[in-house]
Amino acid sequence: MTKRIAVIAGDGIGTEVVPEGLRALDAACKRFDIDLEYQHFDFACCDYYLQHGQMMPDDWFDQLKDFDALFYGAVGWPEKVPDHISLWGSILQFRRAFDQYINLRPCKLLPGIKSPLADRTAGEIDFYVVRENTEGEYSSIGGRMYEGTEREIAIQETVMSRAGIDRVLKYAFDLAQSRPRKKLTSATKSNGISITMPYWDERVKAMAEQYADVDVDQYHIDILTANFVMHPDWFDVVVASNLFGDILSDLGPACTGTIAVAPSANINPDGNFPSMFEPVHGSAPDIAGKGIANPIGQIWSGAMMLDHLGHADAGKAILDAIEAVLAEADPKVMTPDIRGQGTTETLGRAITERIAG
Ligand code: GGG
Repeated sequence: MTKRIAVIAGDGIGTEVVPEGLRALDAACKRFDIDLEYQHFDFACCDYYLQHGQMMPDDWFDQLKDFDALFYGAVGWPEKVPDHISLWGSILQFRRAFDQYINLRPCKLLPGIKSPLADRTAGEIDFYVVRENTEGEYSSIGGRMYEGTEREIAIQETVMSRAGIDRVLKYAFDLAQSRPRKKLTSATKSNGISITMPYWDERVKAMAEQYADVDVDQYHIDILTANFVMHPDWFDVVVASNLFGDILSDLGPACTGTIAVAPSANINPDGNFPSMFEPVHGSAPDIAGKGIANPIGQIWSGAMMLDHLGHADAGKAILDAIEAVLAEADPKVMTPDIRGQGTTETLGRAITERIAG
């Protein structure tokens, strides 16, 4: 059956890595006899905002809601549009309107990539960050008062609902239970943030009662970030609020050598709206247009999309191809962030050729 994919390249290097993601998807679809149909959209990017005064057309929800998945590149170009406007006008709208309440972000040290941490080899760092994706610190409740005066104040509320916490915890506990180590780590800051974070901790304890076989650790975010750097091998499934999950899912891949390879799946587990697949990295205006962006985060996001659409074998073939090409570490193929002299295209094509077999 044909699966319909909405493709949004977005800003900056998004327009360079998305074509490589699609090239890899095409190769996997050909090999595994999968039928994907792409429709490209030019909105949810800063140039659309400059032309229309908003990031997306008024009917964006109706245009996108019936797709099987969204394949997004990157958003943001602060010289053109303030980041909070571009993000709140695009990805954050999708996550909320399509109830993509899980942001699943694998963090894995891949072969051929040097971790900045001493003595870490491929396979030693291999965990998931499960980020709550629709509420928490990313709330639009608040405002400013006394603007332009010495008394000026800005307030923004954190929202933690029982249903919102429980559904992300359930997903994370289920994931931990399905993995060999069966270990779950929860991140809060409940000594300082004295209402919402202790509430999250309470819900973790309540949920843990239903998962006697899962080993549960609860950390404050400050020492947890230190342990990401000192002991990344400790972790298996790490669950956190929207903001903490965002930070941890940049730090984790940084410990594996480069955040450019990190993928993410914004999942609506109920399946009533499309899920969205995008690399963890942003639009990187500093290298945009040079053709040197590493496309692996985008290509791996495509693998997660195939997995989500029920084609786990094809998703695995893409990840196997990424690992095989990285293990060869041909400097003519690798992009500069992984010590090569290659381009987005040389790396993308090498992975695609490997997928094709
Ligand atoms: N590839 C996704 C992207 O462009 N992300 C930019 C960003 O800043 N995202 C923040 C977030 O995921 O909340």
